[in-house]
Amino acid sequence: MSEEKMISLDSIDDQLIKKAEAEGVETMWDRKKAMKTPCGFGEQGVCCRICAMGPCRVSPVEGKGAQRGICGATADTIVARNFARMVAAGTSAHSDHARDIAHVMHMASRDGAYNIKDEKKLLALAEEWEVKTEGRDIYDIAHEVAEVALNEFGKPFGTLRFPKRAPAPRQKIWEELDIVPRAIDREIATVMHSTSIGCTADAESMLRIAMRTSLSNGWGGSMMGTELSDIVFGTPTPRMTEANLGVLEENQVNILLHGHDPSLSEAVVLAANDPEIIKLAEEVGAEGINLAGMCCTGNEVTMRHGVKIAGTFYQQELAVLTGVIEAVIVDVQCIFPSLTPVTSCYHTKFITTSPKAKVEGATHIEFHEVTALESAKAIVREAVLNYGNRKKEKIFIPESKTQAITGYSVEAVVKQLDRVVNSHIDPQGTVKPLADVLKAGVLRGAAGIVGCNNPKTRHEYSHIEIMKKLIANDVIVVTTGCAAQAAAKAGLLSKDAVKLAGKGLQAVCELVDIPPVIHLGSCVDNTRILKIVSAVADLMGVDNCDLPVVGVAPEWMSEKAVGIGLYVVSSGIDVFLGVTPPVTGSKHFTDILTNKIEDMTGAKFFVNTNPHELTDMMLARIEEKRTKLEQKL
Ligand code: XCC
Ligand code: SF4
Repeated sequence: MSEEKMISLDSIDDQLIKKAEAEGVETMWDRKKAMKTPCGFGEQGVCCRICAMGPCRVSPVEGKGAQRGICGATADTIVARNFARMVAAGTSAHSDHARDIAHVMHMASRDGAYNIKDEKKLLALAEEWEVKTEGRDIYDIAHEVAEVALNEFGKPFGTLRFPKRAPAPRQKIWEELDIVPRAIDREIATVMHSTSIGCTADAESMLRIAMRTSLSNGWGGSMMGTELSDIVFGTPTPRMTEANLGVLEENQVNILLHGHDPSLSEAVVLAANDPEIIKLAEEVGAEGINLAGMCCTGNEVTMRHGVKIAGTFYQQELAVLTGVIEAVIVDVQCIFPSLTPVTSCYHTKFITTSPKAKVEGATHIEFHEVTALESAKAIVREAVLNYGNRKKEKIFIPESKTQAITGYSVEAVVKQLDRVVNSHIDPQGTVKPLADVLKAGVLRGAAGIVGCNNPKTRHEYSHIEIMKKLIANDVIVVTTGCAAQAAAKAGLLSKDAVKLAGKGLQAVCELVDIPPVIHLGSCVDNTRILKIVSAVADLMGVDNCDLPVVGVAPEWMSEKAVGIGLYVVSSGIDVFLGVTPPVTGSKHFTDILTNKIEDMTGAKFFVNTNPHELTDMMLARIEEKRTKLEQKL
């Protein structure tokens, strides 16, 4: 098969898909084929099923076909409402995840499964939120901080706390646009209300509501997800790991951790190291227990424990096809319901654990945070006891695995940067060296490459092509989510990759001792990017939108990505998309997103499905911002 025809950049995928065909297992590619042509109305966002007078599909072409829904809604209204609902759904996912972490922090105790791992970070947050710390037990402080966090979801008055972390000019823009986010749940509810039949019918106003909701995600739920996870599970530090399906072990119990919520995966890490469970594994004839992560839960545990990375979102079915996974343990989000039929072709157990994400045909063992370790042990035990049931003739572990460094929190990045500054001058650590090399042009800019996989693109091809071209042009790349896992698999998270970088970036990487592509964590951890960018902007005395910084989602698919994209643009950072969002049915709304929104936020969306052209657009924009920045400084 010629390279371009391969469905993925990773050749092992094609091998496993062939295996699936031979064994009669249906995968996402079969279903994609069966789907034939996607619905044109849906693709352009002009289908509305908000009330029972419809569904109404209006024409995306002006003057041709139905121009209004039965209620009179235009394509502009319908597209804007659908877009806003995607933002609300994405915000709810990230934020509800954070709420669960806040509950876990609230139940943390000295002798329980969940402790306070980063006291310094807790104390800093307590101070930021004006929670008394003097003379108090660290756990009392944690409980109160967790309660303050939980109140951010539903407080009746005022606005959220974290937006105050943004550069002052950014906050002013939000105030002027009247989009400073209030309680997180309220913002989500407002979108649901405003998009219901007979409410907002003004595309720009709809967008502003969606922007405020997205900010309650980026500077609310998601940021809380990152901060509280660091406090309870530990702030990540750089560590070596390996990535791709070759990390699976023939002679060990393989457990695939898939989903998003670290409260489960952290407990599974503990359980897998429990002497009683290890003994059980020996009794069933296994040499040990091998944890491998997938999607964002994989990112969370690799950042904090170096747990190996099995792969990205689209590899969830392929992982099972290896025939050596005893259990796929999932919590919430990005879990294919097809794991039921796929696992049923092998000995693999598909174990759901959250009441928010039960799947028909899966084994549901509910995970209870209050009894986290016992609960996790019960789940892991199921996996271990399944070891003897492998079907030998179906085993195939691809050889491919790659070395990677993960675990760069903001704190870790600053610590690395500190190697190059005189620590007597700034014992707290600072992003000054980063600001300096950006200003001097040694680095032309920075890019955050994030997001999913999507069968509309060749898997991982866009991620990797874009990353390579950017680093070759002296643009440093930070990455999260499945993009980060693609980078790990392609070897870009290793110091070896420095040779692919331009001269400037090479010098920086060598001086600071970092790879050219830096793994910042899961998708809620995009807030780490917000933090670094804001810190650099603050230091230079400018706003985020003045910096040569871009956000990129080359292969996005989830509503979460839409929520992220909008908070990134609302925070003043351009967003480049490699998959077209369902908005093209409204010229007006498309024009707002790709043009007019810049007048409001200083940033906008760029869309191009060709990764090379998309990268050229980024590089041009970075240079444009550099020229303007020089005039400003
Ligand atoms: Fe899901 Fe977060 Fe997308 Fe990967 S990147 S497919 S959302 S796991 Ni977030
Ligand atoms: Fe049709 Fe309007 Fe009802 Fe939507 S809200 S389904 S456009 S009548």
